[in-house]
Amino acid sequence: MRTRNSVTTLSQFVANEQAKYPTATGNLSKIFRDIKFAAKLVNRDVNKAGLVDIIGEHGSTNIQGEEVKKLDVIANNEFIWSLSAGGDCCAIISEEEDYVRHLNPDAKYVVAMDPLDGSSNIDVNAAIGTIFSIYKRVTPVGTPATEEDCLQTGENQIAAGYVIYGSSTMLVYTTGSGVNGFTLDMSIGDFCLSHPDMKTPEQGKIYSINEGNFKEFSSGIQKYVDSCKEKRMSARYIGSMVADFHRNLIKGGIFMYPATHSAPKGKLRLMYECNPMAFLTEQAGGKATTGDVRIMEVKPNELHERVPVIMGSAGMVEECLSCL
Ligand code: AHM
Ligand code: MG
Repeated sequence: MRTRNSVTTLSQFVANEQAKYPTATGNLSKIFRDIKFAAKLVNRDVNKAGLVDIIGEHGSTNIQGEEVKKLDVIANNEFIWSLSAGGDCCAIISEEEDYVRHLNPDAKYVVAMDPLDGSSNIDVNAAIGTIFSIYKRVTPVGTPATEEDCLQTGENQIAAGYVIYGSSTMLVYTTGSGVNGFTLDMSIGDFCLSHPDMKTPEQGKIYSINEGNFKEFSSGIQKYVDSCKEKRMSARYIGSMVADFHRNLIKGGIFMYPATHSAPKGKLRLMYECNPMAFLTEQAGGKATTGDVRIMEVKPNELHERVPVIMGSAGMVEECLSCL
């Protein structure tokens, strides 16, 4: 049984972090407050899936031609509503929105997010997640955010994280000084520090890739996947990036969504899937690459740009690169 003294809530943790920077204005902490609130709303709705009519298709497709699920739309609305109401965000890039959504021009932060990633898993009760990434705008406060603010390289991220709606709900984030994980304690309705200073093992035994695409992979990726089998590694692939990533982060492993012959840029999106996960990976001691360059060095050209991704335990990523 935890005592009050042994609990650090997410808000307390963020406030303690803010206190380390005497010039901090508190705006970033307020964004965390808004993300936390939206995550609780999404958590509530995800848990109701099946009881009320929120699973299944929304009946539309997004700009990337993918079926939109009802819960995708609900989660998107909840995050946008919370971040708009908070007033500390000047623009949002969302997987569910074709264009940049402009919010308060007097605010200094841009948020990129995938409000509900892995949504094809909603209908079957597998873990899904929210991914977010936060940038400081580069143009002056008081003007509408521009492309320059929204298409920054991952190296400019000032914070990134995800929420996993799984056997428990967790929020994991970094601001560039390590990775910390907080579990939602439903009895008090708050996220509490449960995984301080997360580090991913240097080597792991798990490889995660959609092997159904094997024939479409480059010979280098095929060679690496074969080597994983020769070493009797465990193949684990949920098809929900947050869930696959979270497991590998804790246990050690490699997650790959490489280029295929028919999708030379892979499937996953740079701004709100690959960059935030790359930032977390590096902060946890791992590596994240496209196969050619560090993910966080890729200069984005468009909001919904895709990049191939190989990330996870440093030793495994190195080994994969040596096969390419
Ligand atoms: P989504 O954003 O439409 O949910 O798609 C992203 C998801 C990732 O969570 C997952 O890693 C990947 O798609 C799985 O794709 P595939 O089914 O092609 O293996
Ligand atoms: Mg997604």
